[in-house]
Amino acid sequence: MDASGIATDCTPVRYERQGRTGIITVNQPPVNALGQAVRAGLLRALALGQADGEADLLVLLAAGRTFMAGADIREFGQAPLVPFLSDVVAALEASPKPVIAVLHGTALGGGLEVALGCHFRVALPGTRLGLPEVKLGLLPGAGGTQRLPRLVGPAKALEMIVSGDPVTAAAALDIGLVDWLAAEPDPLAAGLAFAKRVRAKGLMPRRTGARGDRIAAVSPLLFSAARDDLARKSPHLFAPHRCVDAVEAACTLPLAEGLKRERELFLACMNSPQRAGLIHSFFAERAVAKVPGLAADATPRPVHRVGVIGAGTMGGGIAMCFANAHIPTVLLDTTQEALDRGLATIRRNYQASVAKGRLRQEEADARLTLIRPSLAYDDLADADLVVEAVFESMDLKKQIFTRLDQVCRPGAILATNTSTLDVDAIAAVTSRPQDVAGLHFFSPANVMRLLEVVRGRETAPDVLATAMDVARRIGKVGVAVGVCYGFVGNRMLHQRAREATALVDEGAAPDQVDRVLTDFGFPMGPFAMGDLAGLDVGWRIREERRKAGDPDTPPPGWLDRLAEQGRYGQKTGAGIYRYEAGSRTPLPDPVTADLIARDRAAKGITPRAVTNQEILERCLYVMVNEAAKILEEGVAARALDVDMIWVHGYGFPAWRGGPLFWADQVGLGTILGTITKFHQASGAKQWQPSPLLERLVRDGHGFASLN
Ligand code: T1G
Repeated sequence: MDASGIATDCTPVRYERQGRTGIITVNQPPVNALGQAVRAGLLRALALGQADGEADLLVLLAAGRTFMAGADIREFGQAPLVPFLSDVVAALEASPKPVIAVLHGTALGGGLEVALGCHFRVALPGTRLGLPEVKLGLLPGAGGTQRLPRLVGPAKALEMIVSGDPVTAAAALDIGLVDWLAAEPDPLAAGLAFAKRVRAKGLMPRRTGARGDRIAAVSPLLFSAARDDLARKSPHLFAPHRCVDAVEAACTLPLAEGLKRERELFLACMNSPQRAGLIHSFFAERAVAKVPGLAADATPRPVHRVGVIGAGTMGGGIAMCFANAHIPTVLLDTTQEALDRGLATIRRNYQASVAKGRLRQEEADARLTLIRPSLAYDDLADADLVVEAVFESMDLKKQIFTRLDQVCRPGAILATNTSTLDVDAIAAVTSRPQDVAGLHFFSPANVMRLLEVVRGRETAPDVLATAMDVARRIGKVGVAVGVCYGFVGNRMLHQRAREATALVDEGAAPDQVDRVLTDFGFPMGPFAMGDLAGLDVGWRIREERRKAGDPDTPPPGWLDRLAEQGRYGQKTGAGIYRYEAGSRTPLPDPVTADLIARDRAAKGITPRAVTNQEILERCLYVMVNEAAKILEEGVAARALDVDMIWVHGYGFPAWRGGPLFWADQVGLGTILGTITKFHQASGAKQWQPSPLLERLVRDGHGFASLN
C-alpha cells in the first residue's frame, strides 16, 4: 500500500498510485509473457487507472528482469483466448489519460506492440527493442506492422519486422521509437521522472495509430525490392513475405483496414507448418540446456582460464569463442610457425568482423590480447579447462592427454574436440577419467552455434554441468550426447553421405542430389558440403577405417578417385564440382561425371533414372532410422536433442523443426513403410528398421513423445 493508500491486485498485474501518477505493473516471471491472465489484468488495471480521479496520467512498467517479451508462445496452436492483445493495445491507445511505457531488458513482440499503443515510451540503458515474430514463423499480430511504420517510417519498420532483429535503446531514440533514454536505474523511478516532464509540458496523449505523416506517399519500390531480396535470400520462408505484405498495407490502407489485413496475414502464418517448426526450435533450443538425469546439485566448476591445444582452423576458432566471452585463453602449439599462422588467421577473422561493422576495433584488439600463444605445456598448469583440438589421430591425442594429466591442476577439466574418436579411450590414458569430456565444435568454430557435449563413461556430473554452462557462456547451443562413433550428428551424416553416394552410383547426378536437399531447405547439399569441408578429410578417415579392416566402409570409388587426384574441393578449385577462380559457386564438372561413369562400369552397374522423391526419402529416412537407433542406445536422450544438433550444426531448416519433428509431420508409419521397403530391396544394415521406430508406430506415437 503506498502513500496514497491505493493499490489493487489484478494478478499478475497491479494498479497503484503515487501522487497523481497511476502505475500499472506487470509481474509474470520469467519474462512477463502476455498470456491471457496478463492481458485481462492489463485491461482491469487500465480501467482502474481511468476511473481513478486522482490520477492524471498512467505509467506502465514490468517487474523482474524484463519488460513484456511478447505474447505467450505456449498459447499458440491452441484456441485463442480473450481478451485479444490487439484489444489491450487499442484500449491503451484510446486512453484519455496519457500512458507512458517504461521499457527495460527486452521489449519484444507483443511487448513492444503494447508500448506502441502507449502514448510515450521511455527506455532504460541496455534495453533491446524488437519484433522477432518472423523468427517464430509469424508476424506482429497486435498492430505492430501498422503502428511501427507510422512511428519510425516504413523502411526502418520493414527492416525490423522482416529481420526480427532487435535495436538498442540508443538506436530506438535515434529512429523515434522511444522518446527518452532514462538515467534512472529502475523503471518506476524512470517512469515517475518522465511523468513529471509530461505534466510540466502539459502533453496530451499522442496516438501512434493516428499518425500518417511517415507513411504518406511511400514508393511501391520499397516493397518490390524487399520481395526480390527475400526471394533471393530466403526462398523457402513464408512469414517474411507476409511481413512485407503487412507493412505495405500500413502504407496503403487506413489504420482499421490495415489492422484487419494484418490479422488475416497473421492467421495465415499461424496456420503455416513453418510456425510449428520454428516454435518447436525455439523451445527445443532452451530445453537442450536442461540435461535429463543430471542432478540439480551438479554445480558447474569455475572456469576463468582456458587452454586450447592446436592452433589450426579448429583450435583458432575455439580460442576465439573463449576470447569472445572474455575468458583468457592460452593457445598452445608445437612450433612458432604454427602459432604465428594460427594467430594470423584469428587476427584476420577479427579484422573481417570490424570491416563488416560487427565489432569495434578496440573490442577486437581486447579479444586478441586475451589469446596468449605458447609453446609450453607448463603454461596450462593453472587452466580450469583445456580443449585439445589437434587432427584426428588416436595416438597423438593419447600422448597429449597423458601430458595434460601430468601438468594440469587437480580439478581441471580436460576436453577433446574429436569428431569421431572414442572419448573413453582417450580418458583412459589419464588418472582422472572423471574430469574428461568431449567438446565437439563445428567448423568454423567461432561461427557455428552447435556444441556436442560428449559425456564419457566416467565423466563426473559436475564436469558435464560445467561443460553445458561453458556452452551457454560462449554463446553455443550445447547438446549433451553419449559416446559412439561420430556421436549424434556425424553418425547420422555418415548414413546420409553413404546413401547420397549410392544414389550417384545407381544413376543420379551429384547436382541432382544436392538440388533435392537445397529445395528441401538445406543451405547446401551433401556433395557441395563435401567440397566445402574438403574431400581429403572424408578420404583420410575412410582410408584409416579400411586399414583397420572396418567392414562398414565401402571399397574405394569415384569419391576416392577424386581425392587421389588432389581434387579436394573448394580449397583446390575442384572436387566433385569445379569452381571459377574466386567463386564458391559449384559447377558440374565433366571430369567427375566421367569418373562416376567409369566407376559404375567397373562395378558392373547400369545407371537408371532416379527420382527426386527417392533421393529425398533415402537421404532423410536413413537419418531418421539412425536417429531412432541413437535414441534407443541412449546416446541422445530426447528427440529434440537430435533436432537441435541438426538445426544448429548441419543446416537442417529450423522451420521444419529438425529431422525428428519433421518425421512426425510426415508420419512415422509412412516412413517406416518406406524404410522396410528399402530394407527388403537392399538388405543393407542402415535400412534395418529401428525397433524403437517400430514400437512408436505400433503404439501410434511420434518422436515428440520422447521429449
Ligand atoms: N512466451 C512463453 N515463454 C517464453 C517466452 C514467450 N514469449 N519468452 C521466453 N519464454 C520462456 C522460455 O521458454 C524459458 O522457459 C524462459 O522463458 C526464459 O527464457 C502478438 C505473435 C526474452 C530474450 O519471440 O527471445 O509476441 O526454459 O531462457 O536467454 O505480435 O526468451 O525456463 O522453461 O530464453 O534470458 C515474440 C522470445 C513472441 C521473444 C530472454 N517474442 N523470447 O532470453 O531466457 S510472438 C519473442 C526470447 C508475439 C505478437 C506475437 C528470450 C528473451 P524455461 P530464456 P533469456
